[in-house]
Amino acid sequence: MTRYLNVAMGQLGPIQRSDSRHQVVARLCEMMREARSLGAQLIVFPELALTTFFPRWYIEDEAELNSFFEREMPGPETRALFDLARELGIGFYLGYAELTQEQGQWMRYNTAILVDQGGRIVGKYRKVHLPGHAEHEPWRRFQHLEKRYFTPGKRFDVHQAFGGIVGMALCNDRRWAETYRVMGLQGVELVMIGYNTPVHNAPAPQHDDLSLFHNQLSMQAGAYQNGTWVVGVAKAGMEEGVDSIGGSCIIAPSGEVRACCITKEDEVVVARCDLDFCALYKQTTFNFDLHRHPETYGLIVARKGVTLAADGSPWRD
Ligand code: CDT
Repeated sequence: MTRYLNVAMGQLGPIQRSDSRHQVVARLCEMMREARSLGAQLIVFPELALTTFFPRWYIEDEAELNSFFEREMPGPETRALFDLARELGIGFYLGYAELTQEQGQWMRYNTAILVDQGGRIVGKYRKVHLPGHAEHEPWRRFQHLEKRYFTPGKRFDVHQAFGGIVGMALCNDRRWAETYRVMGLQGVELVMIGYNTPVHNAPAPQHDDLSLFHNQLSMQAGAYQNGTWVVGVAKAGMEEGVDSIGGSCIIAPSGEVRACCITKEDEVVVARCDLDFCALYKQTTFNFDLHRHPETYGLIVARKGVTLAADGSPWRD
């Protein structure tokens, strides 16, 4: 029997700083209901989907910064999402800022969870590739302080859920081939990626006009080269004076765009994803067992950055 999974994108329009958790959760619940009425079994929400994208601000006050974080999941304001998921029989992926204690120390992560159709958390992912900068850089029109506010995650796990093998990533992760390949090597069939991508990239404004292109290019390459479905979902539009791209889309293992959002507002779009379609790529062009040469790829884990000799020529170990 073919393994079909009906997946919804729950794209969010902007969330302003004054919007309460209660208001945001109500929007998410409304999209969950719409997704279920359209036959979805799973809805993917964006990165940091409960608040405005606060890394755009340099925040010195700890209490103020912590107000953007969740100390428990579900918590008092987010429990409604879990209850509704259980009532409707729909799973969800949700990005949020996580504040947690490890060995008596407070830690902050940019996190996503996967919740099954019974309202149970079946997977947690902490963002590995944190973009931006760690110090206040007033020359920028707005900050991108993910390196200051979050600790990087350590793993790209996959989970057996929703009838297949599924994985999670967050925003900047989607630009890195390693993200998909590490999950591809675990047999991933569906990768969910929430994102917040400002149109303007301060260190490279030449990229601004290409931001939607780069979004799709990265996810299409990841899908095709690993024979997996990829679901990328934006928080889009003008948030606190900063415009972010939309362009949420579901990409097939062929690399083709199967469905996409067309607004920069709250929008639900559903696509039927045939998980067995992955095999057409995983067993042919991208049959890793047959065609990969890991003995030649050592540098990928041995080196972090480009290494050159003093005269600029390639460095040979
Ligand atoms: N949220 C996130 O990771 N955004 C980055 C913005 C560009 S880097 C400053 C992204 O890769 O889309």
